[in-house]
Amino acid sequence: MTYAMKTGIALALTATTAFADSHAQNWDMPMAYAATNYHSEEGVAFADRVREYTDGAINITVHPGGSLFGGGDIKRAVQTGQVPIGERFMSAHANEAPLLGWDNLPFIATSYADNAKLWEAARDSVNAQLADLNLVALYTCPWPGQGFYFNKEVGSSADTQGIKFRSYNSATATFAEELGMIPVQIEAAELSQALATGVASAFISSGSTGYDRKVWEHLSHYYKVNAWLPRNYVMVNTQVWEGLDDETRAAIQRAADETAASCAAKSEELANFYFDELAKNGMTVADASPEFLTELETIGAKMTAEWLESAGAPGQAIIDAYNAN
Ligand code: PCA
Repeated sequence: MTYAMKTGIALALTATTAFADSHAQNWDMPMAYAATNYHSEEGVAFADRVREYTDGAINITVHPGGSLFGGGDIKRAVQTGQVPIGERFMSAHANEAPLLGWDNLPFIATSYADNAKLWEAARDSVNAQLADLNLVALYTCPWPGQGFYFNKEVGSSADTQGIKFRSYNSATATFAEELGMIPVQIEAAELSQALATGVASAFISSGSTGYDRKVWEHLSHYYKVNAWLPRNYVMVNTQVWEGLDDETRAAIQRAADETAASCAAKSEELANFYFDELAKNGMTVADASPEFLTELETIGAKMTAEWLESAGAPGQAIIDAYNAN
């Protein structure tokens, strides 16, 4: 029997037996990023809290690094009930639901405090969007600010023409194209291999992913552009969520709220550590040149305008609510 069949049956049982009968439910939780990354470690802390607050009724096993489902397959696995819960990079879903690109708007919210404010402004419409996808978000957690990795010094777009660029969603592919680069979408879990084989030789990300993937083995420069702080989210299948009693849902939500706070704090705490590690391992870690930054800001404004067009009125409402606070 395949894994999907087994979990399908498990979920069917879940639906008919409800939580009150005291049978513990075992939930597999695929996560996309490295086991040692703080997102995954916080996922394990979340699982521990859930176990504690539900008195063992919900027993979550974390599968990090795309080991159970690859990053690109996790949302579908949760939507279709192959697994009850999972974690993924939210804006990777913006191609399907543009609103979910709310956290990829260049130079709009570039501090942790502003990113939290933007999430507050976006939360209700993001949750409504996720409900349409048969998903309930339990918590989100920011990555540190996004900057560019290259294998040479880059002072402007004159230096980026024709470079193969690893993108992680459609917005970063657009960014790359505007800089004359050739985007190819690759999961973080496959990044080292892509750099080693020359499938890509540049990408945008935080210091965190460069550190996890030891990219100093292949690349030489990191420019701390701090373009945006994108988020991962832990999502649960709507039927699974609705199949729980109120008390269990409240216990899980308490665990999720606590994890949201601890994960954001961890991200902020580690941001400079990652830069130090990149530098210690021989990379040049620098600010982008004023010329490059001006180009990036121009592209960024265009990307925000395009996002507002595709996300429509709810997108504009997020920006308006953010600016009003
Ligand atoms: N790391 C993830 C997403 C954002 C980040 O900082 C990645 O590169 O896939």
